[in-house]
Amino acid sequence: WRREAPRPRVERLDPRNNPAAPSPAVDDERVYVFFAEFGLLAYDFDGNKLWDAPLGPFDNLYGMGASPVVFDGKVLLVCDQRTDSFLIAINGTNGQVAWRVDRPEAASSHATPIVWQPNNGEPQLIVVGSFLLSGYAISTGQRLWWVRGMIHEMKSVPVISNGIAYVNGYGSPMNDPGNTLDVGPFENALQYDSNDDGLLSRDELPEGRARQRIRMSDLDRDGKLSENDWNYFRNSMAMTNGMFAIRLGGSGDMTDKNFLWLYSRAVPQLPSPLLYENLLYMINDGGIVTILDPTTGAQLDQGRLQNAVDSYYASPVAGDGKIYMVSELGMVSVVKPEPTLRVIATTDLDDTVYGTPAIDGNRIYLRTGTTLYSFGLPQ
Ligand SMILES: [Ca+2]
Ligand SMILES: [Ca+2]
Repeated sequence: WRREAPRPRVERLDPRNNPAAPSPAVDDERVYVFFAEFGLLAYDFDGNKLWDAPLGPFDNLYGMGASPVVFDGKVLLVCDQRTDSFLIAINGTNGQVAWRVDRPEAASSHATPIVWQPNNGEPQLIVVGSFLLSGYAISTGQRLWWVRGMIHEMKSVPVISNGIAYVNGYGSPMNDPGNTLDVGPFENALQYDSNDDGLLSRDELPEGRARQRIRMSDLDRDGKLSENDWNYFRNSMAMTNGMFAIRLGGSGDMTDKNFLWLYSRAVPQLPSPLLYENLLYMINDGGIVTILDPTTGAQLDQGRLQNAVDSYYASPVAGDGKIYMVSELGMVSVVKPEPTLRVIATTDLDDTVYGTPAIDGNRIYLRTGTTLYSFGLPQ
């Protein structure tokens, strides 16, 4: 079946994004889909619409990207945007809001959250966004603890294993080690406020990062940097690109206790990491594969995929003792899960791929720009 969703408005999108970028979520009874230009919709498995929950409009520099997650009867959706970011839980049976919490620190992030079940205690939603990784109680929406140090735009889904989250964040080359800096407080920057209106316009700012990045930093889009805009800019210049390993849990600000390690070379902007057979893999947008020791963050190997040198948007997946990496132009590399990068097969799908493959049972599903493929052994 096929159903058309309402599209009451058209929102700004980066050309690499599209209005149907968020993936659907399913439970035993329903499928939930989020379209930023409408909101959430729920269907039964016969395609009958059960409810809808209009949300937005949204304002995100690149458009919305986070997918809904369903757990324990609630549809959980991170709606981070330039201003008024929030996290919402909607009752899967009837579409009513169970709870909604503001995320004032978050701007322009796109990361789908992940559920974490601690050994002791209630399930939490682990949300990565601007500057913070946070744990929320799924039952109430209360933010229980957080760790500082994330960059300003988080896009990747964390991977969780043994109470540790591995998550990569990449802002721009200005966030590479050695390039970060403290641009100082707003009160110092006000020396450039030549018309004394308490705001910094593009023309007032000297040549440099503040002027170059005003389109990103001007969160409320009035063409000038307020103190709030400046603080976002200041924080975004101070943070370091990296793969972060963070212990989960605790209460309040856990930055000092929970931050385990940071690895900062060839970090992906978009593809999420993969933890498989006790090795941590990442592939960056430029096609550089890095294999890390998840315990220490030590680099075990780094290199490009022979026969598939390309850009990468899809995240790596693994099953049956193999890792699958799919490039933007549809080159599929099958990699052995070993500390040294070794490709055992390459296939060309001859079409664009931006979506992460899905594995279910003995099948792997791959979606290209035109075609949905299912691969597996004959039954
Ligand atoms: Ca001014
Ligand atoms: Ca502004």
